[in-house]
Amino acid sequence: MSYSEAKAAYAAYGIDTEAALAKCAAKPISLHCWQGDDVVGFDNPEGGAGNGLAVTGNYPGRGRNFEELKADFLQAIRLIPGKKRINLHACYAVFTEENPWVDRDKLEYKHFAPWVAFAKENGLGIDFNPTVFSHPMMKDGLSLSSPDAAVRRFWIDHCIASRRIAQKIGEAMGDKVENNVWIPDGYKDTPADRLGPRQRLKDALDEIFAEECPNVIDCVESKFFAVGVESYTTGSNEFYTAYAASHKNVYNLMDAGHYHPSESISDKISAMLLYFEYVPLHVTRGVNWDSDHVVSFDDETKEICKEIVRNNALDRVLVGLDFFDASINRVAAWVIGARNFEKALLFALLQPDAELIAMQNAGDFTGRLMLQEEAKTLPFADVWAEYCARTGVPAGKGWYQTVKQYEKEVLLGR
Ligand code: RNT
Ligand code: ZN
Repeated sequence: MSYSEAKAAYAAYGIDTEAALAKCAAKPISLHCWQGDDVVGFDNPEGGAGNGLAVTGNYPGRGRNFEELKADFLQAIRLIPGKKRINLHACYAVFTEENPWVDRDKLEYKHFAPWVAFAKENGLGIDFNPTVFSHPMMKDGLSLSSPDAAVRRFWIDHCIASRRIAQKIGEAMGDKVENNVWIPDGYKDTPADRLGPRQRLKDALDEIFAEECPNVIDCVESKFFAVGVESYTTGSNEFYTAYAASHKNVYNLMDAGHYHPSESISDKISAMLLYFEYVPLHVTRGVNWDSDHVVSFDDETKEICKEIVRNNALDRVLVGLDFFDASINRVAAWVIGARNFEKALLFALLQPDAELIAMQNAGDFTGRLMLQEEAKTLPFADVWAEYCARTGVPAGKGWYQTVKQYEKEVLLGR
């Protein structure tokens, strides 16, 4: 089917494909730099995830430094439609002869100025994260909630430094920058004290957020459990939702892989929208105990996008992707996951929402189910192909040839 035939098929359902294409292209998504190097970063090449973060696989060609990671990222985004931001972690500080290595509590804007130049050259926005894992100052797997005051001090200083960097990035870009605090703190086995760590985390956050940073959107990322911290996570969903509700300009970032396996963040977005200006997300795919598989064009990703679209919240739901898989080509993983999010967003923009809502409010649940199901087989693929064509990326599987070529010429030589 051609695009004009697909356009007519959607029009018969009262859906304007032109409006959908325009909205999809205008919505920025934040692409995580850490997919390209298995969350290792530049500040400790021996490092790597750890502390409640598991990256498995040994596919060749990991980006080992600033130049390689930039090249891989650029290769990926040439194959991803839509507007993009790059999501940085503090461990991706760029150290040079002029700006040699410093520990994380001493990081400054100058260590990220090269990323700002990169973003500007390539028309990208930037988001930021303190890196509170894979570091000798993690003690017993704890950081901001540690009973050791020196440990807390180090990580509070790191989070303050990160926030200042995010502020300066925002000033340099003339933009708002999300600064997302995720900490792995928790316990493997039944705690004797659940309140103490949360009290210490609360006090630490108050210190971290004390300074005015008008260009920063402060986020705290909640989590339920991880391998190694099965029994207790200090920064739980209740803790951070309540923290955000009681602190101006702090938002609970919901990661799709951070809840009970039968819980879904698509159901939480509307509740959060009623109380918060921004609803930051990490879109990812949880599989049993892993929270970070490559995003798929699956029901939950579509449902997340439907909630963003039908609640008219494209400007308020801040979308970041968060997955890492070292068992497949890392550039391809970026492309597959990001294209799948874009597909889900476009799909959501092509639903007969007005009619479905009217049916629900009229109590016509049979009609609602009928229409939800019929809308699934409208000619989506043709509108997707048109979206790719208009945004200058390949529509079908042809992009994979480009990645395989890049693998042969660049990645396998590393
Ligand atoms: C971990 C969190 C967190 C990290 C990144 C690297 O479970 O999802 O967002 O994935 O900070
Ligand atoms: Zn996350």
